[in-house]
Amino acid sequence: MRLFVALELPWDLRERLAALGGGVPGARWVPAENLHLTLRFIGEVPPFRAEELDHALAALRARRFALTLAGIGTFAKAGRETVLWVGVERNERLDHLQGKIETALQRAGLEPERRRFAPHVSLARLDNAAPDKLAAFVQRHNLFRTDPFAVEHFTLFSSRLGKEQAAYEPEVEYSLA
Ligand code: 2AM
Repeated sequence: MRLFVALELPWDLRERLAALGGGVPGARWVPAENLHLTLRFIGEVPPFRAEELDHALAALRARRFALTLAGIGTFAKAGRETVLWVGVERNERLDHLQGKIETALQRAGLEPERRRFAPHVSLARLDNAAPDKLAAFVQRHNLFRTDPFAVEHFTLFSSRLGKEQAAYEPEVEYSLA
């Protein structure tokens, strides 16, 4: 199974994010049903392993908190923009939760994640997006900001890669205290 841990977003917020899409040729917009905030990408694991990771996550204790999405940006690889995202207002509780998840998964046997946690919600994958259109999009939505919303659980997702879009399935929800 291909797995990752993420925060689900309220549906109205996902619709609002999805509605931002458009006007950037070369951008593949993430549909509302797929929008999420990744806390830890796990990747392909055998079922017995998935069960161990699930147990580790279920034993984790963390507090619920409020989260605000704010700002727009891009990730680039080798000088090419690959992802267009909405950012997250700095949030110690989120960092704390992510750290606990990382620790729990490592104790359960995963290799440490070497990349620094850069919380974001991916809006679009970019394939040679027109630079001027992309810059205009970022400029236009630079002040994007949501009201704070409650984060009351995190979720273990499975992902099936599709031709157009991956299909994400929530497998287990873990409540926050
Ligand atoms: P994203 O959060 O920037 O969109 C499921 O594939 C989720 O895990 C995606 O949201 C994806 O990126 C994130 N992810 C993190 N590292 C990944 C990797 N090495 N391969 C695929 N997805 C990864």
